Amino acid sequence: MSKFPWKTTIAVSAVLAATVYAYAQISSGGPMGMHGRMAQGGMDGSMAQMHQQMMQGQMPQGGMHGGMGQGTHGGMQGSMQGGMGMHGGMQGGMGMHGGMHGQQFGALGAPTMPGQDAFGTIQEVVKILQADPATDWSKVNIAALRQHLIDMDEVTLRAVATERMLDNGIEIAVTGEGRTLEAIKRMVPAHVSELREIGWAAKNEDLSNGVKLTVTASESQPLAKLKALGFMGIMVQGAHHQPHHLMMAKGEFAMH
Ligand SMILES: [Cu+2]
Repeated sequence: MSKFPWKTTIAVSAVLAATVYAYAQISSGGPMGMHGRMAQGGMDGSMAQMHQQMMQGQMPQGGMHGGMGQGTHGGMQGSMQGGMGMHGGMQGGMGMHGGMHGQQFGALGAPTMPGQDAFGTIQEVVKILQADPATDWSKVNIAALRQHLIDMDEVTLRAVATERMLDNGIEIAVTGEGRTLEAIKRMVPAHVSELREIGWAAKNEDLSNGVKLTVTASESQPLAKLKALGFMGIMVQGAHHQPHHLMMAKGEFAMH
């Protein structure tokens, strides 16, 4: 517990440093000038040092993730709306985690954002399939993946989640109509199975206009956490979507 305030301090300093730096650079050189400076290593002392430490893996994971991955990102985005140069800078910041540092500035001038998340997901999967000589094109089903991504969109953005706290858990009525209802009926029960597999006490019950999801509190999933997570926080548990998306596209996975 004693470590926590220290990490928070790092994260906050990173945001402040980034914000102050961003403003300073914008006012002096504009977004493009900023990139030039960042690329040439013109970061101010604290940023450069942080960068150095990150590259050498010396910073504590939790603290630096909070600082660079989220804190700084948020701070920079906030203060650098629309700054082309900054985008390059942030790509670098995120690339550091993945060890792709060498690509960060080389990619500048060639946009990487697909413009739409489902589009980007399908694009990535198609790329993987095309790169694999073992891909069985007679089974590939991109349309199925697209339908699932529409389900994800409906459940994430349009389903209505009415949460009710129980003495020992949380009960969530997930409801909607039309395409949203179809998505709820497919995704929520499938997710309950996934939750059970990772040890959660979850169950689902059919409603006429949706699905009732109930999660019982446990030692690892205490009541306060379930309350804080709510519907979406519970829906994102586990990392099954990414591999499942590829399987769906390969025609190897029953739709969930
Ligand atoms: Cu998915």
